[in-house]
Amino acid sequence: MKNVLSIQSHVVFGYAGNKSATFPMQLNGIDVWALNTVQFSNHTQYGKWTGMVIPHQQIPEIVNGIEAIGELKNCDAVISGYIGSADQVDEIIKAFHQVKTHNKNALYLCDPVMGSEEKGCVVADGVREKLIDIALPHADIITPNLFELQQLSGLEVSNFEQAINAVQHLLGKGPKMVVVKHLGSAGKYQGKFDMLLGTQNGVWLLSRPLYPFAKDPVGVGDLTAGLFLANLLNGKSELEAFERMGNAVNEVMEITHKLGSYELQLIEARHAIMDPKAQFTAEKV
Ligand code: PXL
Repeated sequence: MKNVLSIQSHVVFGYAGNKSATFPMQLNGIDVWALNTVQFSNHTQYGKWTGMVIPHQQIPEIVNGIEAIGELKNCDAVISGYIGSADQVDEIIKAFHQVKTHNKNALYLCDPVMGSEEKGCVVADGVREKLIDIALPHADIITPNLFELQQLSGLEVSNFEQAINAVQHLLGKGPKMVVVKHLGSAGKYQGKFDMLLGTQNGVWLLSRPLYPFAKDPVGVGDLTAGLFLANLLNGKSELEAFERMGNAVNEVMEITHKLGSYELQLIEARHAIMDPKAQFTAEKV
């Protein structure tokens, strides 16, 4: 059994952060140690929510507790996503290094959640800067969308060629793998949902249908990052993990759209998450 320490948001209603990533990773056979950065009533794209950002001291407190029972050596990866405060970023990096003292092979997947082209930066003050300065150099895998790719690389990305260039730029900053979870307007195929995988071995594009949602569901990136990591931990190659994740997320979106829901329908899509159809394959670019 592989174990992932997942440091993300918790929403009581609906699906984002750990609520979006935990169950799909579990369905893929991964034991998830969910450590919550916030506890909110619902995700923030509703425009209003209740709840709190968890004090940053909770992160070392919880990790020390797991260390004290001798279990930190069994942590195979740390994943971080939506972060509630800039201080939490420092604590996440410290937690990863603490894990590494017990398991030197542990991976860090940083999903650098900041916002999007349409929404701009939606995270708390200072989180964006800390993700760029501290998290990026320590991450083994980073999963930006188009907005985050530009923020992390410091490069303008307004077309497909510039996106590939920015991915290669990030591969020179520490991460061994870059997954662009949504290329948006810099995609190769208009009217499709395009994603990139970048590794030392090259760059691949996976293009899947873009469903015409009235309002795009939140938590898709969290699902994407979680499933990519779960597949890697299950021994899939980088390319296999990318394709299997892309196919699973596509079926989740298809089912969510068919049901007319604004919230991801992870429970309805459970069989597809466990065993996605191999519909789309990646092309080398
Ligand atoms: O999917 C990103 C995300 C995660 N968690 C919370 C959010 C969002 C996006 O808005 O509000 C709480």
